Amino acid sequence: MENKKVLSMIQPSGLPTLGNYLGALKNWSNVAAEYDCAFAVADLHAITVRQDPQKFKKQIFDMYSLLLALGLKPEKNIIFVQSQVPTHAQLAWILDCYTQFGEMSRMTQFKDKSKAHPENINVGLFAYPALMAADILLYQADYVPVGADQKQHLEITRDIAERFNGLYGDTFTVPEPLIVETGARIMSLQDPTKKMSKSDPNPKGYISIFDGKDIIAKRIKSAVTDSEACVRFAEGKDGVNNLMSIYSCCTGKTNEEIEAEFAGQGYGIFKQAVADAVIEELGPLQDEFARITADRAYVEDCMKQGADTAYRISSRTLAKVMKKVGYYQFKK
Ligand code: ATP
Ligand code: LTN
Repeated sequence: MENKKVLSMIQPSGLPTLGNYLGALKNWSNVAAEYDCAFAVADLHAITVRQDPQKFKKQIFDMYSLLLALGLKPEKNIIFVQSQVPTHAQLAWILDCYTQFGEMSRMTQFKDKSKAHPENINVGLFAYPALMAADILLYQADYVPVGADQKQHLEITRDIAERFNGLYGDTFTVPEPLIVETGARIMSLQDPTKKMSKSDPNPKGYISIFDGKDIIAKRIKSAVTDSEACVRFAEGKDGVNNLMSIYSCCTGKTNEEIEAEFAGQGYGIFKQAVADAVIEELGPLQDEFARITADRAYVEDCMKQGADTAYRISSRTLAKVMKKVGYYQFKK
């Protein structure tokens, strides 16, 4: 039997955070060991928010290089940049015409992002989930690893696929979410009731994957905690809970083990240990990233090869869809 297929993507919309890493990216290499995978940089999605052209180009290159630095193997997985594979925009347009205005209007990300950028509520932002559906359905993915924030987009993808299959007969695999283990939702260091986000205007709230040792230590030291001075996981202790989650994700220790380790000690010692664990976690990744980005030709080679393979595979699905809709195709 064929292996199950997995696809996931990440937007190159800024510096990836420790939250992106512990909540999503770190898990991708585990998934890659088990399934046939495609991973991509979702740069078409990223222009739903205005990007500075020079910075954007670098962010795309860096995000792609980061995927390689995670240990994802271009000879085993398909690793590509979305805008370099034209089938995505083509299928997205077709799927737009099989998606209702009403169902799209219920997407909470659209509502949140319209509020955050009232000056640029563009049609692309609204149609974003149909492009994401195209990304997934083109590769007939069985599973899509996503964070909880993307679950609604996956549900609409399933609805679109089932609708199309219902009208034209089996065309698309209906994908299932692969939700990342619990405990991986990392919160802002300054307001631990909000998720850590790369678009947080206060840089003290997040740690970027590329931050150096000193910055990491500084950010963790100034993280919000409470006045109890006791390291335990409990309701109302959001700041400490968050630091414990970070420590747990980096070391693999359980909350009970962490509580025992720091029993009778203050937050100073605990924070130092969390900072050391994060530095140890990110250090090798940063070294690998530096090594890979130094060889631009290698990165571009991987990009080209990834785009070719992605185009070849996705073209089969697109041709099938166009035939079913009734587009005029030449006999071979
Ligand atoms: P933005 O801040 O620009 O809205 P983001 O930081 O939320 O972006 P995305 O690019 O939308 O990041 O998300 C990439 C992946 O990282 C998604 O799978 C998402 O679920 C996951 N993710 C994002 N933030 C966190 C977080 N704080 N904790 C755990 N996972 C996260
Ligand atoms: N919307 C996602 C990125 C994304 C994606 C996808 C994820 C674009 N296309 C396909 C999974 C599958 C995000 O912002 N995290």
